[in-house]
Formats: sequence, structure tokens, C-alpha cells
Amino acid sequence: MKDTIIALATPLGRSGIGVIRLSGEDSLSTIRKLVRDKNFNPKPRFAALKKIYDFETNEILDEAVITYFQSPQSFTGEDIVEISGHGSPVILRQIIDLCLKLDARMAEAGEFSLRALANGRLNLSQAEAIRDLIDAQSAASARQSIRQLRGELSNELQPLKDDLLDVIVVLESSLEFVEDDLPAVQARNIKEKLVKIIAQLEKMAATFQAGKLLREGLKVALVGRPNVGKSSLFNALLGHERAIVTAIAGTTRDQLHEKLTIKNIPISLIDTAGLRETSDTVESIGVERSKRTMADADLVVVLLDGSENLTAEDTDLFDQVKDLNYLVAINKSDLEQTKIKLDEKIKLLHISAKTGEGLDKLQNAIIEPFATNNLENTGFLISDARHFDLLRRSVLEIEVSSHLIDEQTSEEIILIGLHNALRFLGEITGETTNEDMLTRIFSTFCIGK
Ligand SMILES: Nc1nc2c(ncn2[C@@H]2O[C@H](COP(=O)(O)OP(=O)(O)OP(=O)(O)O)[C@@H](O)[C@H]2O)c(=O)[nH]1
Ligand SMILES: [Mg+2]
Repeated sequence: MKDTIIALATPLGRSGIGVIRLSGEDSLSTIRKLVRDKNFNPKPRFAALKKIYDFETNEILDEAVITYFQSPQSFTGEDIVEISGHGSPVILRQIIDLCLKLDARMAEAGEFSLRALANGRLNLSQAEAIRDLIDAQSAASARQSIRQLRGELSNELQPLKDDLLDVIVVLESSLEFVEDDLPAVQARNIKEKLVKIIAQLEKMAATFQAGKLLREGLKVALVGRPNVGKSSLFNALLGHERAIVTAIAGTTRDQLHEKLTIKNIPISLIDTAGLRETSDTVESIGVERSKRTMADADLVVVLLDGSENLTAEDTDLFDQVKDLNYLVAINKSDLEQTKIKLDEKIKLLHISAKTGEGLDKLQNAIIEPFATNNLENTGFLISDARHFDLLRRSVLEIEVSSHLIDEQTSEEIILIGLHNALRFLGEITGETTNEDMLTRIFSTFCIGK
């Protein structure tokens, strides 16, 4: 990784400024050519205003602020030069092209972070935290990423890895010096330690449900027969007139997706086409889509019209959602109600999309089954499926080893599981992650980070 990489660090589009970032040995020599000043020696971490030239035509392309971060005191640990030019995609593209003609090459997704990892500036879970921070959909989720970036996950794991290593050392040495089996006292000791480690790892893994929710949020689909008020409810929850609402049954055909948050939980809300038998081609495609969306949602909100009696379409719908996670909202509570009777076990809410009555209760009901109490007070949450999987796999390995101790199996065999467990834990922070895996992980990063 000696070559110098370049990428746009800000989104491509018109903006006040756009930042191009170079990292690698040739960063300085590259910028010297662009500013046509062989002796340009920017003071690290100070801004320098410079003209950027096209070295082929000597034309001035832009005036930019250059910031130099000297190795090893930089994000990647290498020499970094940041060019903050005017945020014109045309200019920025020209500057990048010039650098590519010199010694730089285009960075791959996440390559800056990968270099930071390789140079010991970050561990893997911290690099992932940066990615997640950039992708965060809510303030709460961003806060969790910051905690991970500051090393909370690695700090929580370290003592457990140390304990596990202690056990491994004891077993390894008894392998060398003791001819007989492990003495009973020692076996009991080791076992106790392992049980403690398992409990702690399980406690961490148990936060995944909440962590995942905070990060990915919930997919919530509004379904019901035509005209019950799905689009009206959709708009009311969003707080603006996003969907078309009319008194004509079959108004919504294509589905609409919008994002909102309820108590810090990101929600992807979907308005669907009203479910009914129809000969209209467009509408029937919409109805098919509604059914698929329903199956795919974390929660289905079945909407009924409280001012009308239940219809065959409503009862059909109950049949379709019976194995799904759903709740029922009876809409139009502002109109005279027809007293709809449903199974007592079904969770029911009375709302009015028109007046807003009951909407706060509906919002609570949407997140209630998912909201592990006080999501955030629980402390640091595991939010990455990769971390969760590795925690679980190490627990399984330790459990097997601990079981083998009871059966007085030889130390060699017991050790296999413990070594595996330690390796899995190391993969979370990256010490034992192989190159293929790293490539896979960093490909989920954005370019320029
Ligand atoms: N009085 C009253 N009318 C409502 C309420 N919610 C919706 N409506 C009316 O019911 C009609 C249908 O509303 P929509 O939101 O378009 O219903 P929909 O379920 O999206 O219908 P489709 O898109 O055709 O499936 C409109 O005339 C709305 O103004 C409510 O809470 N109270
Ligand atoms: Mg609609």
C-alpha cells in the first residue's frame, strides 16, 4: 500500500466547497505540481490558500485551501493532503483527473479507512463505526456509532479476551508439564472462568436486538381495503401531504415509501394500494405489490373504516396477516361508528387520520413490541450483525470446551474451541480478520472514507 490514492471526500454535486483527499507518499509532490510551486512546504494542519493550475495548459482552475497532515499524524497514518476547492463537480473532476495523471490513483471504497487500520490508527470495529456513523439514520444511532468509534466495544472485549487467554495459557502449560489429567481443582477453576466469560459475551450479544433496531429501524406497512384512509394516515404520520388522498376507492396504486422516526427509532413507512379484487390492470399490480410488501414488513398496520361495517375484503385481510406481526387501527373515529366486533385477542386502536386523534397511541403501539425498554440507557449496543455473529460463535465454542472439561476430555481437544473463540473475538476488532473478509467489509464503505 505504498501508492498514493485520491478521492472526493464530499458528495458529488454543487456545493460551497468540495474536498478532495490524497493519501500516500506522493501527496505532497502531487500538490506541489498542482500549485506550481516546487518549494511549497505547507505547515501541517494549517490552511494555505493556493491557486490550482492545470499543469498542461498553465490555466488557473480554482483557488483552493490546502491542508496538509503529516505522517503519522493523519487519519490514514500516511501523508494526507486535502484540497478544499469550490464545490463544482466540473472543477473537482478536473483537479482529480490532473492528480491521476501524476502519481495518484483512484481510491477504492473504504480504502482510506483500510489504510488507517493497516497503520494502526484504528481497529476494525472503529473503522466500521465511522461507516455506520455516516450511514446513521437517527441521532441515537449516530451516538452509538460514536461510542463504538471511541473504542467502547474493543474496551469491553479486551478483558474477556485476556481472561480467555489466561485459561488457554493454563491449559497449554498443563499440556506440557502434567502427565495426568487436569487436577479437579484446576478444572473447576477453569470451568468457573469460562462460565463467567460466556455470561458476559451473552450479555453483549443480547443488546443486538435493540442495536439493530436503532440502526436499521422498522419497516411498517399500512394496509387495508380501498378508502379506509391509509394514505391519509400516511400523510398524518409524516406531517405533510405526501400521498394523494381522494374519496375515490383505488386512489393509491403504486406504493410510497417515506422515512420518519418515532422515539429515535427510524421507521420506513409504506403506503400501499387498497386491497380488493379488481379488473383494472394497473390497480391489480398495485394490489399484488401490497401483498408482497405486507409479507416483508416488520409490522403491518391493518386499517379499518370505523364508520362502515366490516366487508369481505377486511376479513380476507385478517386471514392474510394472521401469521404476520400486525396491529389493527380503526380509522375515522371522528365519524359515527358502527361498532366493529373483532376477536378479543386482537390489539385495537381507534384513530382519526383527519383530526389526529389517537395517533400518538398508534405511534407508541408501532414501536412498543420492538422497544427494548429505554433502548439507550442500556449502554453500548451491538448493532452490527457481523459482531453479533462472532460473539455467538465464540460463545458456542466456549460452551463446547466447557462441556468437554466436564467430560474430562484431554486438554488438546478442549483447547481447540477456546482458540477458535479467541480468534472470533479477535475478528471483531480485526486482529485476526483475514484479507478476504477485510475486503468484503471495506467494500461496504463509501468512496473517499
Ligand atoms: N372523516 C374522516 N375521513 C377520512 C379519515 N381518513 C380518511 N378519510 C377520507 O377517506 C377517503 C379515503 O382516504 P384515503 O386516505 O385516500 O384512503 P386510502 O385507504 O388511501 O384509499 P386507497 O388509496 O384508494 O386504497 C378520503 O375522502 C379521506 O378524506 C378520517 O379519519 N376521518
Ligand atoms: Mg391511498
